[in-house]
Amino acid sequence: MKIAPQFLSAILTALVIGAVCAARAADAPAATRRPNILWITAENMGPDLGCYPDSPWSKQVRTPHLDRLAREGLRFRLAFDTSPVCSSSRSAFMTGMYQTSIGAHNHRSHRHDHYQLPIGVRPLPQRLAEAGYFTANVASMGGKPVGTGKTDLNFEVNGPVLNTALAKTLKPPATDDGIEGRSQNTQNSARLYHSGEWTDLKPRQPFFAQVNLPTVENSVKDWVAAPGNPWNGQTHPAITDPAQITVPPYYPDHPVTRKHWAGYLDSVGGMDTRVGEILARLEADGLADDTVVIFFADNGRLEQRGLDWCYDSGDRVPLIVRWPKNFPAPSQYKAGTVSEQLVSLLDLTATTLAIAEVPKPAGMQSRVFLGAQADPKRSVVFSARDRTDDAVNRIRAVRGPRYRYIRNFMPEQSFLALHRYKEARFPVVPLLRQLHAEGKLTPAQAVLVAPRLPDEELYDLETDPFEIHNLAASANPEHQLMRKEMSAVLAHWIDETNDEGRTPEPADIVRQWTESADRQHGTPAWAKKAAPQKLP
Ligand SMILES: [Ca+2]
Repeated sequence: MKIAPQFLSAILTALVIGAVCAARAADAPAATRRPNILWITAENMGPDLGCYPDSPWSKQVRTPHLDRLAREGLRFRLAFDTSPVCSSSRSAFMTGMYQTSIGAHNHRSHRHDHYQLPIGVRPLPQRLAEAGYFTANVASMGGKPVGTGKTDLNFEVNGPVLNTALAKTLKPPATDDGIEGRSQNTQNSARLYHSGEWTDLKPRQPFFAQVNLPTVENSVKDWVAAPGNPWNGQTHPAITDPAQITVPPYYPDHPVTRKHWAGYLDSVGGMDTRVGEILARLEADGLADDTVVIFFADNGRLEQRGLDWCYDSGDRVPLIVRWPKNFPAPSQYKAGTVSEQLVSLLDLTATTLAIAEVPKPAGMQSRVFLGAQADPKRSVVFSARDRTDDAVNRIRAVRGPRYRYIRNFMPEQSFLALHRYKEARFPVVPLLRQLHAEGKLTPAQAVLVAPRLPDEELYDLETDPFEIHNLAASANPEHQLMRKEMSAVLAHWIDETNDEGRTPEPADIVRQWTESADRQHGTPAWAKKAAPQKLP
């Protein structure tokens, strides 16, 4: 790993400060009482909740529990991930460092090579554990499955085992279970969390608990049908009428699209039911008045142009914070209001540390957005996409309050370049190919089947919320000024944060992911025809 000298100095300072803080926590427990912190993390969804009126689907989805949480809490309208895919996004908000700065930018990389974080960079639960917090990745609530227990981090967690029972289930450290390294999730969990059981929380306050919800994920429907599955019987009802939903203009208005989208909205509704159960239990256990609740999604919407793509559809997420009655609220917090502040999920890390009264380590890129230690507000947020499964790409984006600028570093990797998971799981993909062949796509839809991505994209979210009018070549001087400024800001960010995506991943690793995707999802006929000799 190459690290710029000034960056190395910052992370070494962070290491020293981290060690000092750890020593202090061990020697002298905090004099003041500190709140519990509960992260409820949804999967793969945009801010498509009843309480987000600017979502085109806010009236087509049923989310009474999160709508209530928003009424009782502070809702952030402009919250964004740092990557539109699970593991890269999670690697960032679990460390407070951009995934591109710590070598965690390629999706599900480093599952079997014992890759370690740069010196001084450490996962959030470890820092909280050292500060005296009980940490949990809640998978069950009195025996009932409630969370996935997912960590999905693109690095190996180093440090003492916190959950010895879980550690006993581990394979020997030398076991290599291939690029997908499924045992690493368990191994990391044992070093990050004391427990996975909700009922352990009450006697072990203050706690930092995460509940990683299984929805929204289209594979959930397959899971629940599987015999012996812990989620069996916890399906969400199909209540959305496909005829009544809004179809994004970049997709064909077709029964296939409508059915898939209705399924997504049903998943959001099912997720909301589960959130309701968690919040009711928090209340029933007498913990609600002592617990800061933070609800968010790990990355944007589960749709072909959402997940993996640096548009609002892939990057914009819901974020709601509810402050507990027994602790004085931060000055930025007013219950039942909406914040227009630009927030990156990256900022959850330092903000959570601040809530726990742990100072932000020097060099951490995360910014505190609540409390007396709040950092300056962001004027823009950044997101990055690199290899996802077998689909190699490199996209970088910067989003301000109004405009989004995108730079496609591999424009030849077109929107419908082979990505086996998407081909198999997103029925709109084969539909786009079919309707394109039949000459039935509108101009906005035809963009998705173009053989090449634009080098640059610029969208005005105020006038174009679906981001279908690329203004990068607009004759309007204001647009050109915006393009130049945002392009420069992005170039500076790439340099300043030492974007490791500038170095391609080894071809051998990509080949292994290609083979793995072929085994899991198969290769579509068109791709086999295009490259009959070898897997593309
Ligand atoms: Ca996800």
